[in-house]
Amino acid sequence: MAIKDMSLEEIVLSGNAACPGCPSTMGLRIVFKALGKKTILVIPACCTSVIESLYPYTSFDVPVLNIAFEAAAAAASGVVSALRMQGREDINVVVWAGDGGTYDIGIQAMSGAFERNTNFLYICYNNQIYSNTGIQRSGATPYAAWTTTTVGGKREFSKDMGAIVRAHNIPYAATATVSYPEDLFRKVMKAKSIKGPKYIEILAPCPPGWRFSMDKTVEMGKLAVETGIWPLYEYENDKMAFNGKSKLIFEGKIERKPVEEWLKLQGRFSNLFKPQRDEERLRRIQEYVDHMWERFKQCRD
Ligand SMILES: Cc1ncc(C[n+]2csc(CCOP(=O)(O)OP(=O)(O)O)c2C)c(N)n1
Ligand code: SF4
Repeated sequence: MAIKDMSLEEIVLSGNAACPGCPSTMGLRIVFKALGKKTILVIPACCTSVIESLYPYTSFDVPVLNIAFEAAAAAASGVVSALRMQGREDINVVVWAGDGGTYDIGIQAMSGAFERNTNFLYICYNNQIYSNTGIQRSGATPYAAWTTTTVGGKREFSKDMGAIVRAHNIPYAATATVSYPEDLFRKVMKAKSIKGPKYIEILAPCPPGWRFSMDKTVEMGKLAVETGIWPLYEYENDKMAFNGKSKLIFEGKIERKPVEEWLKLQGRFSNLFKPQRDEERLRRIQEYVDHMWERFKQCRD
Protein backbone atom coordinates (compact mmCIF):
# COMPACT_ATOMS: atom_id res chain seq x y z
CA MET A 1 0.00 0.00 0.00
CA ALA A 2 1.31 3.46 -0.89
CA ILE A 3 1.84 5.77 2.06
CA LYS A 4 -0.78 8.20 0.70
CA ASP A 5 -3.41 5.44 0.91
CA MET A 6 -2.76 4.59 4.56
CA SER A 7 -5.20 5.61 7.27
CA LEU A 8 -5.00 9.28 8.24
CA GLU A 9 -5.82 8.40 11.84
CA GLU A 10 -2.86 9.10 14.12
CA ILE A 11 -2.48 6.99 17.26
CA VAL A 12 0.87 8.63 18.09
CA LEU A 13 -0.37 11.97 19.40
CA SER A 14 1.37 15.30 18.97
CA GLY A 15 3.24 17.08 21.75
CA ASN A 16 5.12 13.96 22.86
CA ALA A 17 8.64 13.87 24.28
CA ALA A 18 10.48 12.36 21.29
CA CYS A 19 13.56 14.10 19.86
CA PRO A 20 13.07 15.68 16.42
CA GLY A 21 13.79 13.03 13.78
CA CYS A 22 13.11 10.20 16.26
CA PRO A 23 12.81 6.82 14.53
CA SER A 24 10.65 5.38 17.30
CA THR A 25 7.69 7.67 16.67
CA MET A 26 8.19 7.43 12.88
CA GLY A 27 8.05 3.64 13.10
CA LEU A 28 5.15 3.56 15.53
CA ARG A 29 3.01 5.81 13.34
CA ILE A 30 3.29 3.29 10.51
CA VAL A 31 2.88 0.27 12.80
CA PHE A 32 -0.33 1.72 14.25
CA LYS A 33 -1.68 2.47 10.77
CA ALA A 34 -1.38 -1.26 10.10
CA LEU A 35 -2.62 -2.48 13.50
CA GLY A 36 -5.43 -0.02 14.19
CA LYS A 37 -6.90 0.80 17.57
CA LYS A 38 -7.64 -2.75 18.66
CA THR A 39 -4.13 -2.98 20.01
CA ILE A 40 -2.51 -3.22 23.43
CA LEU A 41 1.10 -2.14 23.52
CA VAL A 42 3.59 -3.49 26.05
CA ILE A 43 6.64 -1.27 26.47
CA PRO A 44 9.65 -2.00 28.68
CA ALA A 45 12.01 0.72 29.92
CA CYS A 46 13.35 2.54 26.83
CA CYS A 47 13.03 5.89 25.06
CA THR A 48 9.47 5.03 24.04
CA SER A 49 8.33 4.59 27.64
CA VAL A 50 9.34 8.21 28.18
CA ILE A 51 7.82 9.36 24.89
CA GLU A 52 4.58 7.57 25.79
CA SER A 53 4.04 8.62 29.33
CA LEU A 54 5.26 11.87 30.76
CA TYR A 55 2.86 11.71 33.71
CA PRO A 56 0.01 12.77 33.82
CA TYR A 57 -0.20 12.69 30.01
CA THR A 58 -0.17 9.92 27.45
CA SER A 59 1.00 10.14 23.85
CA PHE A 60 -0.54 7.01 22.37
CA ASP A 61 -4.25 6.62 21.78
CA VAL A 62 -4.32 2.90 22.72
CA PRO A 63 -3.85 1.10 26.07
CA VAL A 64 -0.19 0.76 27.03
CA LEU A 65 1.37 -1.42 29.71
CA ASN A 66 4.72 0.00 30.83
CA ILE A 67 6.70 -2.80 32.36
CA ALA A 68 10.14 -3.50 33.83
CA PHE A 69 13.07 -3.57 31.41
CA GLU A 70 13.47 -7.36 31.35
CA ALA A 71 9.81 -8.36 31.35
CA ALA A 72 8.09 -7.16 28.16
CA ALA A 73 7.45 -10.53 26.51
CA ALA A 74 6.45 -12.13 29.84
CA ALA A 75 3.97 -9.30 30.49
CA ALA A 76 2.62 -9.61 26.94
CA SER A 77 2.11 -13.35 27.53
CA GLY A 78 -0.01 -12.48 30.57
CA VAL A 79 -2.07 -9.99 28.55
CA VAL A 80 -2.65 -12.61 25.84
CA SER A 81 -3.82 -15.14 28.46
CA ALA A 82 -6.13 -12.63 30.15
CA LEU A 83 -7.72 -11.67 26.82
CA ARG A 84 -8.20 -15.34 25.96
CA MET A 85 -9.98 -15.93 29.28
CA GLN A 86 -12.30 -13.02 28.39
CA GLY A 87 -12.92 -14.46 24.93
CA ARG A 88 -11.36 -11.39 23.31
CA GLU A 89 -8.91 -12.73 20.78
CA ASP A 90 -9.44 -9.98 18.23
CA ILE A 91 -6.98 -7.63 19.97
CA ASN A 92 -3.36 -7.29 18.83
CA VAL A 93 -0.90 -7.69 21.68
CA VAL A 94 2.34 -6.03 20.70
CA VAL A 95 5.67 -5.60 22.46
CA TRP A 96 7.54 -2.47 21.39
CA ALA A 97 11.06 -2.71 22.84
CA GLY A 98 14.49 -1.25 22.17
CA ASP A 99 17.55 -3.32 21.32
CA GLY A 100 18.73 -3.21 24.95
CA GLY A 101 15.37 -4.62 26.00
CA THR A 102 15.59 -7.28 23.27
CA TYR A 103 19.19 -8.32 22.58
CA ASP A 104 20.28 -8.07 26.20
CA ILE A 105 18.04 -7.90 29.25
CA GLY A 106 14.74 -9.01 27.67
CA ILE A 107 16.07 -11.95 25.66
CA GLN A 108 15.02 -14.71 28.04
CA ALA A 109 11.44 -13.43 28.34
CA MET A 110 11.23 -13.16 24.56
CA SER A 111 12.70 -16.62 24.02
CA GLY A 112 10.25 -18.11 26.53
CA ALA A 113 7.23 -16.46 24.89
CA PHE A 114 8.36 -17.71 21.46
CA GLU A 115 8.86 -21.23 22.81
CA ARG A 116 5.37 -21.21 24.39
CA ASN A 117 3.93 -20.25 20.99
CA THR A 118 2.34 -17.09 22.42
CA ASN A 119 0.07 -15.32 19.96
CA PHE A 120 1.68 -11.88 19.92
CA LEU A 121 3.87 -9.58 17.85
CA TYR A 122 7.28 -8.63 19.21
CA ILE A 123 8.75 -5.52 17.60
CA CYS A 124 12.29 -4.44 18.36
CA TYR A 125 13.14 -0.92 17.27
CA ASN A 126 16.86 -1.23 17.01
CA ASN A 127 18.73 2.04 17.45
CA GLN A 128 21.85 0.05 18.32
CA ILE A 129 22.31 1.68 21.73
CA TYR A 130 20.76 2.26 25.14
CA SER A 131 19.69 5.76 24.19
CA ASN A 132 17.27 6.51 27.01
CA THR A 133 20.01 6.36 29.62
CA GLY A 134 22.54 8.37 27.65
CA ILE A 135 23.97 6.22 24.81
CA GLN A 136 25.58 3.12 26.28
CA ARG A 137 26.61 0.12 24.15
CA SER A 138 24.21 -2.79 23.70
CA GLY A 139 24.54 -6.24 22.15
CA ALA A 140 23.29 -4.61 18.94
CA THR A 141 25.88 -1.82 18.82
CA PRO A 142 28.08 -2.24 15.73
CA TYR A 143 31.81 -2.86 15.83
CA ALA A 144 33.88 0.35 16.12
CA ALA A 145 30.93 2.56 17.13
CA TRP A 146 31.49 5.17 19.80
CA THR A 147 29.17 5.10 22.80
CA THR A 148 29.72 6.50 26.30
CA THR A 149 30.88 3.02 27.37
CA THR A 150 32.96 2.33 24.23
CA VAL A 151 34.80 5.61 23.84
CA GLY A 152 37.46 4.26 21.47
CA GLY A 153 34.86 2.30 19.47
CA LYS A 154 33.17 -1.00 20.34
CA ARG A 155 35.50 -3.99 20.15
CA GLU A 156 32.86 -6.62 19.38
CA PHE A 157 30.46 -7.13 16.48
CA SER A 158 26.74 -7.20 17.28
CA LYS A 159 24.78 -10.36 18.02
CA ASP A 160 23.08 -12.04 15.07
CA MET A 161 19.59 -11.59 16.46
CA GLY A 162 17.99 -12.69 13.18
CA ALA A 163 19.62 -16.11 13.56
CA ILE A 164 18.68 -16.31 17.26
CA VAL A 165 15.02 -15.56 16.48
CA ARG A 166 14.91 -17.94 13.48
CA ALA A 167 16.26 -20.71 15.71
CA HIS A 168 12.94 -20.55 17.60
CA ASN A 169 11.11 -21.66 14.43
CA ILE A 170 8.36 -19.07 14.88
CA PRO A 171 5.89 -18.63 12.00
CA TYR A 172 7.05 -15.17 10.95
CA ALA A 173 10.15 -13.00 11.40
CA ALA A 174 11.11 -9.94 9.37
CA THR A 175 13.41 -6.97 9.28
CA ALA A 176 12.40 -3.45 8.25
CA THR A 177 13.48 0.14 8.65
CA VAL A 178 11.59 3.38 9.19
CA SER A 179 13.05 4.55 5.87
CA TYR A 180 10.77 2.24 3.85
CA PRO A 181 7.34 2.79 5.45
CA GLU A 182 5.37 0.79 2.84
CA ASP A 183 7.60 -2.23 3.42
CA LEU A 184 7.16 -1.89 7.19
CA PHE A 185 3.38 -1.48 6.84
CA ARG A 186 3.09 -4.60 4.67
CA LYS A 187 5.14 -6.66 7.12
CA VAL A 188 3.05 -5.59 10.11
CA MET A 189 -0.15 -6.41 8.17
CA LYS A 190 1.28 -9.84 7.35
CA ALA A 191 2.28 -10.44 10.99
CA LYS A 192 -1.19 -9.37 12.13
CA SER A 193 -2.76 -12.07 9.96
CA ILE A 194 -0.63 -14.91 11.38
CA LYS A 195 -1.40 -16.76 14.63
CA GLY A 196 1.46 -17.46 17.02
CA PRO A 197 4.64 -15.52 17.82
CA LYS A 198 5.84 -12.98 15.26
CA TYR A 199 9.01 -10.88 15.34
CA ILE A 200 9.80 -7.71 13.40
CA GLU A 201 13.03 -5.81 13.90
CA ILE A 202 13.10 -2.23 12.68
CA LEU A 203 16.40 -0.47 12.13
CA ALA A 204 15.92 2.87 13.91
CA PRO A 205 18.61 5.46 13.11
CA CYS A 206 18.81 7.73 16.18
CA PRO A 207 20.15 11.26 15.49
CA PRO A 208 21.64 12.02 18.95
CA GLY A 209 22.96 8.49 19.46
CA TRP A 210 24.52 8.03 16.05
CA ARG A 211 25.57 11.65 15.83
CA PHE A 212 23.89 12.82 12.64
CA SER A 213 21.60 15.70 11.83
CA MET A 214 17.93 15.14 12.74
CA ASP A 215 16.76 15.60 9.12
CA LYS A 216 18.81 12.58 7.98
CA THR A 217 16.99 9.70 9.74
CA VAL A 218 15.42 8.38 6.52
CA GLU A 219 18.65 8.70 4.53
CA MET A 220 20.58 6.81 7.23
CA GLY A 221 18.18 3.85 7.07
CA LYS A 222 18.21 3.76 3.27
CA LEU A 223 22.01 3.76 3.17
CA ALA A 224 22.11 0.92 5.69
CA VAL A 225 20.06 -1.14 3.24
CA GLU A 226 22.00 -0.02 0.16
CA THR A 227 25.36 -0.88 1.75
CA GLY A 228 23.97 -4.28 2.82
CA ILE A 229 24.55 -3.53 6.50
CA TRP A 230 20.80 -3.93 7.11
CA PRO A 231 19.22 -6.63 4.92
CA LEU A 232 15.45 -6.45 4.48
CA TYR A 233 13.89 -9.90 4.59
CA GLU A 234 10.98 -12.02 5.67
CA TYR A 235 11.33 -15.48 7.15
CA GLU A 236 8.26 -17.66 6.80
CA ASN A 237 7.77 -21.43 6.70
CA ASP A 238 11.55 -21.98 6.99
CA LYS A 239 12.20 -19.79 3.93
CA MET A 240 14.02 -16.46 3.68
CA ALA A 241 12.73 -13.95 1.11
CA PHE A 242 14.55 -10.68 0.60
CA ASN A 243 12.63 -7.48 -0.12
CA GLY A 244 13.17 -4.17 -1.89
CA LYS A 245 16.79 -3.29 -2.63
CA SER A 246 17.97 -6.25 -0.54
CA LYS A 247 16.23 -8.55 -3.03
CA LEU A 248 18.09 -6.88 -5.90
CA ILE A 249 21.36 -7.23 -4.00
CA PHE A 250 20.67 -10.89 -3.22
CA GLU A 251 19.85 -11.63 -6.85
CA GLY A 252 23.00 -9.81 -8.01
CA LYS A 253 20.99 -7.18 -9.90
CA ILE A 254 22.59 -4.25 -8.04
CA GLU A 255 25.92 -3.87 -6.25
CA ARG A 256 26.08 -3.07 -2.56
CA LYS A 257 27.51 0.39 -1.87
CA PRO A 258 30.75 0.36 0.19
CA VAL A 259 29.97 0.37 3.96
CA GLU A 260 32.10 3.49 4.28
CA GLU A 261 29.31 5.52 2.67
CA TRP A 262 27.12 4.78 5.69
CA LEU A 263 29.86 5.01 8.32
CA LYS A 264 31.29 8.37 7.29
CA LEU A 265 27.98 10.21 7.80
CA GLN A 266 27.79 9.31 11.50
CA GLY A 267 29.78 11.03 14.20
CA ARG A 268 29.89 7.81 16.24
CA PHE A 269 32.27 6.37 13.63
CA SER A 270 34.45 9.48 13.31
CA ASN A 271 37.31 7.63 15.03
CA LEU A 272 37.57 5.54 11.82
CA PHE A 273 38.37 8.64 9.76
CA LYS A 274 40.07 11.11 12.11
CA PRO A 275 42.84 12.01 12.70
CA GLN A 276 43.64 9.48 9.96
CA ARG A 277 41.79 6.63 8.24
CA ASP A 278 41.76 3.41 10.23
CA GLU A 279 42.14 1.03 7.26
CA GLU A 280 42.26 -2.06 9.45
CA ARG A 281 38.91 -1.49 11.16
CA LEU A 282 37.25 -0.24 7.95
CA ARG A 283 38.35 -3.45 6.24
CA ARG A 284 37.01 -5.61 9.09
CA ILE A 285 33.59 -3.97 8.88
CA GLN A 286 33.39 -4.42 5.09
CA GLU A 287 34.47 -8.06 5.43
CA TYR A 288 31.86 -8.66 8.14
CA VAL A 289 29.09 -7.45 5.80
CA ASP A 290 30.54 -9.40 2.84
CA HIS A 291 30.56 -12.61 4.92
CA MET A 292 26.99 -12.04 6.05
CA TRP A 293 25.81 -11.91 2.42
CA GLU A 294 27.93 -14.94 1.51
CA ARG A 295 26.19 -16.87 4.30
CA PHE A 296 22.78 -15.82 2.96
CA LYS A 297 23.78 -17.07 -0.50
CA GLN A 298 25.05 -20.39 0.87
CA CYS A 299 21.70 -20.94 2.61
CA ARG A 300 20.01 -20.63 -0.78
CA ASP A 301 22.36 -23.02 -2.62
C1 LIG B 1 16.87 -3.60 35.42
C2 LIG B 1 17.09 -2.24 34.86
N1 LIG B 1 18.35 -1.87 34.55
C3 LIG B 1 18.57 -0.64 34.01
C4 LIG B 1 17.53 0.21 33.79
C5 LIG B 1 17.81 1.59 33.24
N2 LIG B 1 17.39 1.73 31.87
C6 LIG B 1 16.19 2.25 31.54
S1 LIG B 1 15.96 2.38 29.89
C7 LIG B 1 17.51 1.77 29.61
C8 LIG B 1 18.04 1.66 28.20
C9 LIG B 1 17.07 1.09 27.23
O1 LIG B 1 17.76 0.80 26.04
P1 LIG B 1 16.99 0.19 24.81
O2 LIG B 1 16.20 -0.98 25.21
O3 LIG B 1 17.98 -0.04 23.73
O4 LIG B 1 15.97 1.32 24.37
P2 LIG B 1 16.29 2.86 23.97
O5 LIG B 1 16.55 3.57 25.24
O6 LIG B 1 17.48 2.85 23.08
O7 LIG B 1 15.06 3.34 23.32
C10 LIG B 1 18.16 1.44 30.79
C11 LIG B 1 19.54 0.90 30.88
C12 LIG B 1 16.23 -0.22 34.13
N3 LIG B 1 15.15 0.54 33.91
N4 LIG B 1 16.04 -1.45 34.66
S1 SF4 C 1 17.43 9.39 21.77
FE1 SF4 C 1 16.96 8.51 19.73
S2 SF4 C 1 15.39 6.91 20.05
FE2 SF4 C 1 15.52 8.19 21.92
S3 SF4 C 1 13.87 9.74 21.67
FE3 SF4 C 1 15.79 10.64 20.87
S4 SF4 C 1 15.84 10.13 18.65
FE4 SF4 C 1 14.29 8.81 19.65
